[in-house]
Amino acid sequence: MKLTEEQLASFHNDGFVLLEDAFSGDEIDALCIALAEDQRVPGPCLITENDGVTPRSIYASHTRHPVFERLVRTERLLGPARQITGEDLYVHQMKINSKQAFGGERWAWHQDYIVWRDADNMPAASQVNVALFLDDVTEFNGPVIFLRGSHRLGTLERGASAQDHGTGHIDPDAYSLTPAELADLVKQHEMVSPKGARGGVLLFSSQIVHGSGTNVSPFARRLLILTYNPVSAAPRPVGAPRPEHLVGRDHTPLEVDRGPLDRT
Ligand code: HL5
Ligand code: SIN
Ligand code: MN
Repeated sequence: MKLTEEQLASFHNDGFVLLEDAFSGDEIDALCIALAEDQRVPGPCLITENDGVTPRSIYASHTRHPVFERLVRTERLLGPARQITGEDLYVHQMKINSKQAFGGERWAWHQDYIVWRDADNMPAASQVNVALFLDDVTEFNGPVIFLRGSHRLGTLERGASAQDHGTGHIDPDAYSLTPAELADLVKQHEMVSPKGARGGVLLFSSQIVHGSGTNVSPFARRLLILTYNPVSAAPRPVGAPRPEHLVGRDHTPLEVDRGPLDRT
């Protein structure tokens, strides 16, 4: 799968591009079975909603399950990300945000790169995020909303509170834009929420402003987000690095895999 000139231009101008039908139903089934297994194991990789039990995010499933290991190397994701960056890539982070039916919570408005810059000393904002729809994404189940073209604004600096991160997962709440900033930004950058069937892929810049609402629908919205980083932009931690499930330490360039994900 190769991005057309038009798709590349969309990524550069809008900060995102949607690729429909990238994975088969059987492949998505295989990923969902592996996810259900992975979520059963409590530990630092599993982040819950405020009730302390409902899964909100799980990190680094590609280090525990072969189907996710194949996913991060698949040409269908790695190919477009390489085309966009023109560089050798490795996995900086992989997470699955399991926004549950009837109550999966919101994700505050934020940019990703500033978090990785502050927490991990990531030197450049050249990451490509690849979001894979594990469920149909509709207007009802809390789609990601982007401010179109906002990645071109660069890093929107936060106040001193932005330094208050711990050593674990950082919820975008800690880096959220203020209502006044948002109200101002939408004058130039329209809100858009790409939607589509399970198996679709949404590529987006680590500099684009994004967020998402609560899921009040009876349908889950499981979204896998894989962040590729150029080998040349690997973090240079000054103190103790954050754990490996949040900040990938294997900077070996990924080699493409051309097979289906659900092979045995
Ligand atoms: N939760 C991520 C981390 O690295 C940061 C957020 O959407 C990505 C901003 O801890
Ligand atoms: C994120 O920005 O990482 C979360 C977006 C979402 O899952 O809606
Ligand atoms: Mn984000």
